[in-house]
Amino acid sequence: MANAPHETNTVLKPEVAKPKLPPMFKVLLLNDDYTPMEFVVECLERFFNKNREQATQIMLKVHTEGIGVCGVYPQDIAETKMNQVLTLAKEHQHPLQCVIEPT
Ligand code: TYC
Repeated sequence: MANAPHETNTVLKPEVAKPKLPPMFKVLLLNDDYTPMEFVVECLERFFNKNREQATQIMLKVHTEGIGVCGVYPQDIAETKMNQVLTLAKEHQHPLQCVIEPT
């Protein structure tokens, strides 16, 4: 289409592919004294696609060190996973806490 009278012609730079990676967020589980170990392992299997061995290792790390990483995802996926954990924990009346943090 022709430029309107007030517009100047612009030479566009050739497009250069610049694949932009989205900002990533860690999903973290926090330890508490009440949530059953088995429940935490099941959350890790269900929401973070861990096998039983991986899930048990992460759960034990959180149990002994107080905090641990479940996975790293783009923000919307990290938020969804955090909310899935918090919703299931609430349904079962466990005080399990889950947070996200930028990498
Ligand atoms: N500390 C809990 C217990 O002894 C187990 C637990 C592990 C709880 C990880 C929360 O994120 C957690 N039953």
